[in-house]
Amino acid sequence: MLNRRDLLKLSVGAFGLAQRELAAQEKIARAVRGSPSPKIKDVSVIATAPAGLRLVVVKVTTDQDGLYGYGCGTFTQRADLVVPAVEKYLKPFLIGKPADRIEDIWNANYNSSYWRNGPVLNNAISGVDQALWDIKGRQANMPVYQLLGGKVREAADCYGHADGAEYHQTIDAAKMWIEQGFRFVRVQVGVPGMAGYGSRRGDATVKALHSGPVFEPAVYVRRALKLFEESRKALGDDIELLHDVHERVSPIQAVHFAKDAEKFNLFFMEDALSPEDIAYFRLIRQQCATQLAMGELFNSPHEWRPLITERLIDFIRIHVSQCGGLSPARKIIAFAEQFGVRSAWHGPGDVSPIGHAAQITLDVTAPNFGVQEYSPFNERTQEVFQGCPVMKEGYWYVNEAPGWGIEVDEKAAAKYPFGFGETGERKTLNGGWGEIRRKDGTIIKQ
Ligand code: GCO
Ligand code: MG
Repeated sequence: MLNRRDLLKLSVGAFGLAQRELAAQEKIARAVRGSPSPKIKDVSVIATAPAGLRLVVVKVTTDQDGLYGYGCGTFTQRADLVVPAVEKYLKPFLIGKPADRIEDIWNANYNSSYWRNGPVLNNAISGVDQALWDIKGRQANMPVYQLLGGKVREAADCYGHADGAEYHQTIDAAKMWIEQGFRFVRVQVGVPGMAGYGSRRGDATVKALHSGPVFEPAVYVRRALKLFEESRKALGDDIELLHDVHERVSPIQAVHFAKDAEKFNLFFMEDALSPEDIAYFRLIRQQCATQLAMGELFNSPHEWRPLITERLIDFIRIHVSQCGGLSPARKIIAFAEQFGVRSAWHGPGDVSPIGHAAQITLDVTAPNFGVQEYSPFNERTQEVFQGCPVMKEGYWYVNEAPGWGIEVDEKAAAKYPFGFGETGERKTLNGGWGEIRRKDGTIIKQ
């Protein structure tokens, strides 16, 4: 028979066991649940231009000490409009919300303006979205790529920009990238006296019915085809060549151009058409197999869905913050995988290092990766953004630290405010673009 002492010992033992059990369960619950759900305490904007391009970074601060995150919302031509979209509209809407409900917050932000899918609002939403992923990575003490299922490749294979006023200058620039170990190079050449895209105009002048910058598509197309010929001769067939038409030709010219460029086996021809003319991709597809990339100007699913489902492009090239951030971008690339379309996220200088970290994260986690556009970070940019992704021999590596692994030095950021490094028209237009016209004065898409 158990005497009272034994019973007491048993119950104390049982109580002890219960205590330990409870503590163990609480530990598991906490591990499963992660730390308590952080609430959004503040949403602020870091507006900086260390490389002379206006960058918008959103900082979301939580009610847990030291737990905050950064996100990119850079629309450089209208950066000053993204700032109040965040401060005046998203901040009051988000304060107090649970920061770990990323998908829910994305949809709440997206629907909160009723009218949606525009470049300004999508960038504002993206800044918050990427910041919430940063917070979740910091909370989980792991890089964001681990939250997306881990790496399917070690790093992102990138392309560098080679350009010049003349063919030999572009080819020399291409050789520089190849010497650094790059396997992909984008080649652009100037059109004498004209405002070509991604290249220098040289010192020739052209007669026009106006005194502003001039561009004539037919001249450009001939120069570009010659560039491809000269580049293949000088660089060989192994190097992957890319070219950005930047929607500078008429739709039917794009059909001709893609056909005539087929023999040069470009890795891709980008933005041969503007978003308004994407129906012409069907004609290009019927005429040739030049690989096509499109997307940096896209804001809405209505733009990219038909091109992907009808396999009218080979590479989707969205500007991640322009579609609303990491949350929509990872869905786009998963969707594209079903149709054999690969990624080539838009990665020029008007994406902040946070935005670059987000797209490299997509590059190393999505099976259907194509190539990544590379933009080097200058010293000032690295002063402001500590922990930038690292480039080695043409491969861009994500940071292995939690979240995006980047800390923003806000004091340094303030040293390079909007307007820093801007001159002439760019300064007058607050980072916006001026106009380019045909000889007869017709405005062109830039
Ligand atoms: C690219 C783009 C850029 C854009 C720029 C707009 O392919 O990198 O076309 O050069 O023109 O990002 O601000
Ligand atoms: Mg482009």
